[in-house]
Amino acid sequence: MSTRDLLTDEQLTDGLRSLPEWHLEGDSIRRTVQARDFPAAIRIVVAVAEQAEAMDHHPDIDIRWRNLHFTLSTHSSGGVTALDLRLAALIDAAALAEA
Ligand code: HBI
Repeated sequence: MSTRDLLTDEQLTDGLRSLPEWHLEGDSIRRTVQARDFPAAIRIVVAVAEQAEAMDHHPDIDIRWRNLHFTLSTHSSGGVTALDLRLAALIDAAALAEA
């Protein structure tokens, strides 16, 4: 199984159990992070950017003041893969580090 293989519905449901902040929307998973302030939000974005670049897998990020809206999907696969679940966990950790 490649990390770029689309997850089955069961694999996705199982994976989201450990990612309670995330929800499925169409062919993506999404969550919002509310940071303490705008600088903290940007620090989270920077931390995520470093990790995303390291794994060559990148989120869509909508930055609105201290609210960060993350959308993850594997564009080359047309849906959610294990890479997205892995990046989601990294985003959760980056958010917690600024909590
Ligand atoms: N990020 N979310 C996401 N999906 C991709 O398919 C993807 C990516 N980052 C880089 C990437 N693919 C590389 O394969 C580039 O070669 C396109």
